[in-house]
Formats: sequence, structure tokens, C-alpha cells
Amino acid sequence: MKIEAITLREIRMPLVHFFETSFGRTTARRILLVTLHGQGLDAWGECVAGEHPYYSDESIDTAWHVISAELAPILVGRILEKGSECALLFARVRGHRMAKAALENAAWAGEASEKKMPLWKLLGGSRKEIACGVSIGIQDSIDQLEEKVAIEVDAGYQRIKLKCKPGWDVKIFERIRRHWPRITLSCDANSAYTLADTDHLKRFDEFDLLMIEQPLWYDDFYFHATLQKHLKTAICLDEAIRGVRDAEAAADLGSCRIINVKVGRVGGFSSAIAVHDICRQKQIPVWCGGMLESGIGRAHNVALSTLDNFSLPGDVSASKRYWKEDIIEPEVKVSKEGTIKISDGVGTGYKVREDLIEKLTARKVTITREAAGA
Ligand code: OSB
Ligand code: MG
Repeated sequence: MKIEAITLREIRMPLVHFFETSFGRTTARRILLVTLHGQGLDAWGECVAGEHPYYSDESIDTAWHVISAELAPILVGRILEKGSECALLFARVRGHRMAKAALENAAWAGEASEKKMPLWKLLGGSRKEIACGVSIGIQDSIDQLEEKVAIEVDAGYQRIKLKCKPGWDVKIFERIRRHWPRITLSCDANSAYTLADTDHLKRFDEFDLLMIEQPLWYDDFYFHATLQKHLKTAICLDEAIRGVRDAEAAADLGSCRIINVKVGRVGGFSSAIAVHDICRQKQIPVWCGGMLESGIGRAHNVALSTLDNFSLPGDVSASKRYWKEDIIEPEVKVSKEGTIKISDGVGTGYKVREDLIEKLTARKVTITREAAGA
């Protein structure tokens, strides 16, 4: 794809229901979308950085800066044969993986369109249907949480993940397990505990959880390995895994038994595939995490989830759980069995609703060769 220009835009989308984690509550998203403009071809990507640098050190504002000042100028005017070329081109910029992923993923989507093939096939996927779970945020009351779980269990989701933190853990697991002794249940602490909480975390073992996600510090492998020795429940790392070397280190140290792959967090599709592959070699099952994406990022997560070591249900759920109206057509739908059927359509198999995106746009800039100083 010959990249003639790149558009960055920020769209604003209110969530259908607030989403609360141990680091705070989100009620509306500010989402950074990128469009690579080729000869007669537009390719879209989503930057999953949050409104604040709380989940990771990136935010939409740092990503806007890095993409417009550093990364987009590297691509504009260039001919890319493959989306995977981006990783090397971006290597001199350290970190800023979510910013890099937005562009790299768009380039992969563009490559799939150019080759008139589905993105999931280009990524090396094989599943025709993927298993879906949901992530349920911290609520105002346990009754409210129970209602939410009932809705998602009835909808057919194959795994329920509960966000937890000190004071919102054992008591919610007790209540949910009392009503649903057999559902596949997991929890996600987003780094809300320390090693001093080991005895408390051992109590989680009573609840037959599939995993406890990122209990300790966001940048740690060593102490998670210590903690894992004391727990029956599998630890899953999310925040700590930034790429293939981290996955290998975590596997070899015994820091976790499961890994959550978020394509933005690891820097794009080529890194996500590498993490997937090393995990398969190390016999660590992976699943696809979510970042409250719009349909553009969601469609990319759907495609990634077709790779064979994505053997556990992901946080890839229906558009309507997040948005009144999604920016792709059709929206992402989940079957009664808790699966998403994979489209054989070219590219993501979903159409971008440009008119709606235009209406939601709060700011926009297009970077051309001249603007990039070439
Ligand atoms: O830790 O997985 C997480 C959302 C924002 C930031 C971090 C996380 C999450 C989720 C939501 O759990 C997953 C989703 O439904 O998109
Ligand atoms: Mg997580």
C-alpha cells in the first residue's frame, strides 16, 4: 500500500454503562482513530490508549503526539508491502506501543484489503468462530453486580470476569458463586494488591476461579512468580506483558500460567502474533483482552482471536454492551452460545460507518508528505 496521507481523529462515545476498575471509573470514551490513505484505499486503526495514563503509561494525548510528530511521518510517502514492516520502521521510537499498534494494525487491514483476503487469514488464524467472555466492572452494590452477571450468563457468555480490588473481592465471589456454582469465573485486579496480601489472595482459591488477572504491580514478573507458588489459582498477566520477551520471561520464571494478549499493549499485530507463538511453545494458553474498543478495534480483536492458541474465551463481546450505536456495520454480535462467527469478507469483514464517525469527531488532522516535512 502506498501511504499518501494519514488522518488522526478523536471521537467521543458515551458508554452505555460506566466501567469501573481498581484504577477508576470511565463513563465516556475519547478514542483516537487513524486512517491510512492509499491509492483509492482507506485503512483504519484504533489506538486503545485510555483517557488517562492509569492502565498503562500511554494516554490518548501522548499517543496523539507520538503518532502525529513521530510515527505518521515515518510512514507517509512510503510503500508498505506488508503491515508487519511497521514494527522495524518504528523501532527507533521506544515504548508508545499503543500508538504504534494503531498504525501497524491499520496497515495490516490495508494489506488484507489489497490482497482481497480476510484479515484473520492474513494474521494466520484458523477458527471460524471464537469464544466470548465478558468483563464486568466494579458496581455500586453487590445486588447490581448480581443483576449484571445474570444478564451476561443469560446472554450465553462463556466466561464471566469480575473486576476486583481490596474490599470488593471475597464478598462478591461468595455471592456470585452461591448463585452460579458452576460458571467459568475469573477476576481482574489491575494491580490492586501487593505481596503483603498473599494470605488474603490465597482465600481466592476457594472460588474455583479460572484465573486471577494481574494481581500485583503492573511492571512485575518476579513477585508474581513468588505469589504463583502460593496460589492454586492460575495467575494471568495482562499489564506486565509488553511483548515477546516479557512473555518468555514470565513463562520461564513461572510468573503466570495464562496470558492476556492485547494487541495495543504489545505494540501491534506482529508482536501479538509473536507473543501468541511463544506462549504456544511454552504451553501457556492465551486469550484476547479488550480495552473498551469501538467497532474498529473490536473487529481487529475478533480477527486476532482466530489464532489457534487463543484457546480461552476473550474479553471480546458484543458492540451493544458498550455502545448505543457502533461505528461499524454490522455491529459485533454474539450468539446464544457465546460465540462470534467469523466473516469471510475481505479485510475485517465489517464496514466502517464514516458518516457516523464524522459526526462523533471532536478533532482531526491529516498528515501529508508536505506536513511531515518530506
Ligand atoms: O484490565 O482488561 C483490563 C478495560 C480497560 C482497561 C483495562 C481492562 C479493561 C477490561 C475491559 O477489562 C475489557 C472490555 O470489555 O473491553
Ligand atoms: Mg486486565
